[in-house]
Amino acid sequence: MSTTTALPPLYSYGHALDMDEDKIGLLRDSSDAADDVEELRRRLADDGYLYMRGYLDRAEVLAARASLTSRLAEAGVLDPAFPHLDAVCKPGSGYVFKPEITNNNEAVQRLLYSGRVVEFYEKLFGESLRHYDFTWLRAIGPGKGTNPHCDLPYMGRGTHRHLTCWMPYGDISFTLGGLMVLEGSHKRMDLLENYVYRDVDAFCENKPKQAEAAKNGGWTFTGTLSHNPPSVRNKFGGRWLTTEFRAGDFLTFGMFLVHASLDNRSDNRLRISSDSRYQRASEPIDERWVGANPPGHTTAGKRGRIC
Ligand SMILES: O=C(O)CCC(=O)C(=O)O
Repeated sequence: MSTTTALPPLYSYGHALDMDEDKIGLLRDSSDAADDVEELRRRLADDGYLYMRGYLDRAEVLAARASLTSRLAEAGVLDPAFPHLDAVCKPGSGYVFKPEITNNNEAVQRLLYSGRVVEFYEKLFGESLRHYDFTWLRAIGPGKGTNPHCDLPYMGRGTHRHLTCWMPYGDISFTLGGLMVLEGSHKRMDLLENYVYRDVDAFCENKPKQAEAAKNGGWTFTGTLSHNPPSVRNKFGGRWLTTEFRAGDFLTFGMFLVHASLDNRSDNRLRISSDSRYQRASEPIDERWVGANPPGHTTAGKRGRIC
């Protein structure tokens, strides 16, 4: 099989990805079908994702970026020698997870939870929308990205038909490292069923080590599918699919699609993105992610049972 020449060497979780054209490729851009909801639904079912290139107002996304980088600067994550908009991080800043900088952040809240994004999901679902109140905000410095996983183990207590929206706040080159999805993995229930229905916040009350971990907000199961993206691909087949994202794009996918991200191989820049979640208003919602102060994976979100 020949190498995909359009793509430079890519890395994820410290592993060089296999660059053969049957093992890696580009996300399909569905912006051509933006006004054809039946086609979007077909593609979501077939591909497991929709990549909407340039669907959003770039200026609005960049304004949201500015609000985030100014908060990252206040939090001491950025190198003050550079304008905050450049998101140049201090050495060793690593993988920064900062959901709190989306709270009371008008530019981000408006972008994610009103306007084009909400209209998109309402059209897709064909009914009114409910979204999680919790927003996962990641600012990933040079180093490893996210390891392969599905989202359901983190948010499966309500409907299983909700969708993740992955939003890049700025242009994300292959070097900066955006999201990648594993082609066709959502259809591999033979490989997923023993993994995907587990709940990261569930524990066995009658197992002292698990009960102790839960009491301290810890996990007995991290939700990770693997730490080795090439070997996951070899097991599932299909290609890892990614792209160079631009501010104004978003990627949406369901709870069963295996995804991960490319490593950040820049010298000193943060890759800034969020994941937010949307569902049909008529369906049950996972209580961990709603309300003024969602409990999330804290002690309050743990669920014990005898097992
Ligand atoms: O941004 C990343 O690296 C991971 C995002 C993710 O796992 C998600 O959107 O569910």
